Amino acid sequence: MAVVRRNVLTSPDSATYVAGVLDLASRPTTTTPARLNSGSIVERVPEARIFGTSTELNRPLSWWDLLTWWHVAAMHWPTPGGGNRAHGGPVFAPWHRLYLRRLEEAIQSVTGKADFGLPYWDWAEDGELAAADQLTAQIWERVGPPRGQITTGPFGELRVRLVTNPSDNAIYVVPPQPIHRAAGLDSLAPTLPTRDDQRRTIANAMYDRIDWNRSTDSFRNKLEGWRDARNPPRPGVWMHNRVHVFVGGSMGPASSPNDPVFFLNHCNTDRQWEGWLTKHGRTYLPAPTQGPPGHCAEDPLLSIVWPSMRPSQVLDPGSPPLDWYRYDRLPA
Ligand SMILES: [Cu+2]
Repeated sequence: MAVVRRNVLTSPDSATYVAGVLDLASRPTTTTPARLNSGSIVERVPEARIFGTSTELNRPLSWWDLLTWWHVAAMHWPTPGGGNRAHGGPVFAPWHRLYLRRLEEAIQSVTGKADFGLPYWDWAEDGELAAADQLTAQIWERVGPPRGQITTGPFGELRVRLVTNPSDNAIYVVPPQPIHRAAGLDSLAPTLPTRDDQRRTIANAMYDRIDWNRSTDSFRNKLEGWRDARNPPRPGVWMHNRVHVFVGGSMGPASSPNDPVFFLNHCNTDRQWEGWLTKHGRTYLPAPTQGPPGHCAEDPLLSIVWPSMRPSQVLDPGSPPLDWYRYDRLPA
């Protein structure tokens, strides 16, 4: 039975989201960074290697840390054209759909709430507010303060161990530390995307196109946010990317899933894709072998311990055989 994903400001599942995240972050796996370093993914993707002291390398990771490393591994696996196994190409939408669904299932499992649906952050709504008001919007009551170390609010207890070091872009295992944010402080993204950005993005009927990269004029590239949805495109960061940069801090680098806001942002991005699929038809490009490896319709989505799927299999989440979820409201 498909669950319903609702706006985080009003969803009855928002409290379960907090409880689920905190549970996963305090629940140890049997996997250590040292074990991941000697596994097949790091053999194939050396940039996903985790650095740290031998004490830290040999302490088991939490489930929350392991989810973060899944994203790190996908992001550090380059594909031709400048993208990777989860970004910078058509696989962006289906890879994150699988990633979010595996988190949704994990939260259902640890909280015992089989009807839990991930909440989304309708950031285009907040993007209509004046810049100063975006920093006092209701979202911050749900996720904690927009700036500084997050030691208060619903996620004040959250501690993470896998962090990207900005100086060498590598991933390190560290003693447990809180996440941090710097909302609105990056001049690249002083404000959130707007409803107009969202409308223009979803209006683009072409899912993606050759060269399947960060410069194509396509729905996926505008949704991910490498290209402005206006014509001619203005330079800058837009839509999904802009939300990462706007929130800043832990939301910036490859370890960005450390911040629970990551999943609220991506749930909204998935909702926008679902709006597009409803409007333009449940199709995906590129066809097998017609695009970069890892991005084609029948290429397995990179996964670690969770079962993988192919892009062609995740195009209709609300109906059998998936029957995963639907959204209470789709953007037009
Ligand atoms: Cu993202």
